[in-house]
Amino acid sequence: MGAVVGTLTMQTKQRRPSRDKTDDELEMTTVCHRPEGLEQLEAQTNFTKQELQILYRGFKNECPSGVVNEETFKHIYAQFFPHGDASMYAHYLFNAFDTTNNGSIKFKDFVTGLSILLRGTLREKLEWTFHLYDINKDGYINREEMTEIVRAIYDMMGKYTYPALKGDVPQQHVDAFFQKMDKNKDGVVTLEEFIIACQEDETMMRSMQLFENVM
Ligand SMILES: [Ca+2]
Ligand SMILES: [Ca+2]
Repeated sequence: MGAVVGTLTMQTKQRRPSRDKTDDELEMTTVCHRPEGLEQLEAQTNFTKQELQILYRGFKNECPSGVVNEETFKHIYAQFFPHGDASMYAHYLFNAFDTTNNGSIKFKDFVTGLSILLRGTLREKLEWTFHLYDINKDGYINREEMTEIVRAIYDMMGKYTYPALKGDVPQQHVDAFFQKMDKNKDGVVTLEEFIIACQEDETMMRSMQLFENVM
């Protein structure tokens, strides 16, 4: 997601370097969903007011309506992974950001997620990631959900990153992850099992593409 922030920031700088006030005012009146007060967001996230303003301008450039839908999200993600197919991963990621589950991400949802991913505690990051993996949101990660996410990551990274990929490699990864994570061998991974396993094994976190690499 650092990449997304980078792009947002870059585009803020590149586009419309000298917008006049009238333009801004006009734009504000056409916004469907205004952001929460920046002071409130500053209190709720780990960003400063100035950072939030930069992020908001970038967000508005990319999504003038003030909300991101899944299609836009996939489009943005595809630009970062030109050698693979990022659409499935972007789909799951979108659902994790879309905390109200209504098919759109408001600025508040976006910066709240970003704040956790970039500046949250390790536990907060792991909780967020658990939520991403828990596709049906029942509080457990089952083997099918883990298979789906790992496959989506492989698809996204594409042949450029894994030139020797064989079709059954994701399942081997999934089985290895799952055995390590499902401590009590009951067939599902709970949040606590997930957090313990990730903290035990940094390699696992890296190979699952958590955080910096994919986000
Ligand atoms: Ca689940
Ligand atoms: Ca278990």
